[in-house]
Amino acid sequence: MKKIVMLCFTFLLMGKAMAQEIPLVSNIAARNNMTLNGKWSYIVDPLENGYYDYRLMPFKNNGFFENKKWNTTDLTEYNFATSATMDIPSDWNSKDERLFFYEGTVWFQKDFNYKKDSKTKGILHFGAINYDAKVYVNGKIAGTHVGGYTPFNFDVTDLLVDGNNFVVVKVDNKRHKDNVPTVNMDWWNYGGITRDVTLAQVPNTYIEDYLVQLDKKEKGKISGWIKLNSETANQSVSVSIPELKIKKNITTDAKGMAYFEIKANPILWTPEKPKLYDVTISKADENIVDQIGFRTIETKGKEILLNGKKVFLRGISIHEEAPFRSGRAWSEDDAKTLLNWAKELGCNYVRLAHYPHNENMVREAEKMGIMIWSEVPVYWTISWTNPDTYANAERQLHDMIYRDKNRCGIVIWSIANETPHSDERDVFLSKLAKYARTQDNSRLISMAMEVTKSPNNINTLHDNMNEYVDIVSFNQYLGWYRGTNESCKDMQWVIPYNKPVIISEFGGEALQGRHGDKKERWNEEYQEELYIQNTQMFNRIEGLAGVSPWILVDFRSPRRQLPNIQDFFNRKGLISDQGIKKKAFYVMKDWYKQKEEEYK
Ligand code: GCB
Repeated sequence: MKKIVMLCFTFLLMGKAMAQEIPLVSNIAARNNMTLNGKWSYIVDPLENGYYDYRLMPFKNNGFFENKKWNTTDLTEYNFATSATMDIPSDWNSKDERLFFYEGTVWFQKDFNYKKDSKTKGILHFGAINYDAKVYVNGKIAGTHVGGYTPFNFDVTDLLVDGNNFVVVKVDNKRHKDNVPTVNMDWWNYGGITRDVTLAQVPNTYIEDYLVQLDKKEKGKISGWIKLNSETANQSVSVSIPELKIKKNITTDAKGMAYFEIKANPILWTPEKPKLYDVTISKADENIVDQIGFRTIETKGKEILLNGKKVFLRGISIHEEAPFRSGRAWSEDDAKTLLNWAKELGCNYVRLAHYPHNENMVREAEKMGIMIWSEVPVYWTISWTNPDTYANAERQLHDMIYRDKNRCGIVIWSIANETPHSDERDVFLSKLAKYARTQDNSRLISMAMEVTKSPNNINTLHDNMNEYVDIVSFNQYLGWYRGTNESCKDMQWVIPYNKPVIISEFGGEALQGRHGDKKERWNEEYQEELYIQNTQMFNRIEGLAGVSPWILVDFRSPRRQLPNIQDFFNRKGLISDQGIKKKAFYVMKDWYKQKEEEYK
């Protein structure tokens, strides 16, 4: 009897429409797809009324995810069809003034048309949702995801119907101590569907992922692999790079993997000449085109070598804050504006803080010849001993590397920012660093550390994590949080590790347009002086291989409350939130000009 019940149950499950989270479909933009960007209806739900019943039990049905058609016969107390709409991608804080400080649940709904085809699968892909997402298609759960800055996708083939469909997403951006990031941070917790939404239609057996890069061991070779979504052997796939006259046909093994090695001498990618090649990855029924560059990045003693040549990383830190309008940046235009400012400053490098930025930023930077530091939001004091917090951080690190492994512009993965020293933190971060190395061997690892306070004007860096990183980076705020601008003059630096050094942050606040004595904080002149004194001091730091001042543009932060000056903006930008350059911008620009000359 028991057996029969089990069998019936399994049968029922099989017959039921199911969806699931699947490994990321690489380069989703290059697939056969339709965008689900645009107007979505939304309902603000502070009590999570659409998810829990009055006994606080999750609804099995009757939740907002069902998207019931409202009428006057049945009792339905919500209606997407008559609710307000919001442009997606976006953050709700900057789109609806009632939601400026809101942290909680908002439901989003969109209708779309779909043509079913038994030879294809439907993959619903989100560039990012901050923070906790529950996704439903035609009233059924497609999957859930946590983490605000990385992509995820679901195979929704079985949930889709021919013709009219709808998708509902419950987004919750409440902060929690055990999350990554944790409750405390210095940026705005923008909620919403903040990056592109795409519905791709791919062959049932499709190319899930690929890697194309310079061979690590042998010069004059490009190597890599192509991976199918299923363990299907003997499938023909190919990689071609027409400009290099390369076309290589290969066959998948029993794991659905096909490896290749090709003799080639591509022009190497450099900031001065950011050469990218059109690369096509194909299967009989699929063609995926990507633009890929080739370079090497390594360290030797205290030097960073790009393609074997010593480089100085002339950087700037950037938050994913939209230029001119505030809110989350996401578009190609946002990326171009921010990166053009970085270029104008003389940068060949950007630190994308404090979480993986949208793909437009990475791709545009690469096209413009800007090297990238990409980072996970392991920020300040997170829950070091909670295994779920570790798993969350590792997952975000995995997804960051997975999405961008073919982006030669990224030269550094950063695993943390300003984390307080403790044994538990060392266990957590060393494990994370080792994990990063299992995922990628073609980039450098770093993290933003802190200098240890010390007497007699000697700043010393002591961090047990030094042995796990390739570059020792640290944030220092001489002239702002510690010491005066004057104190830069006789400050000495001891960095007792034979590794390149990056100053991952320094800076101070100034309200653009506020002028006065250089000794008075918040004036542009004070910030200008801070930059003059700091850059002069940097010339005395042994092994300095790069800097990324904090920060390119003023950004919103609830920590920054001073009326008439901060008004919820961190004002350490070299450029105001309205796009106006402050005096310190030009100090940095001049210093970078000198550095460029020195390293020619
Ligand atoms: C830091 C943090 C950064 C803050 C900055 C500041 O050290 O890494 O997230 O925004 O200082 O302005 O205080």
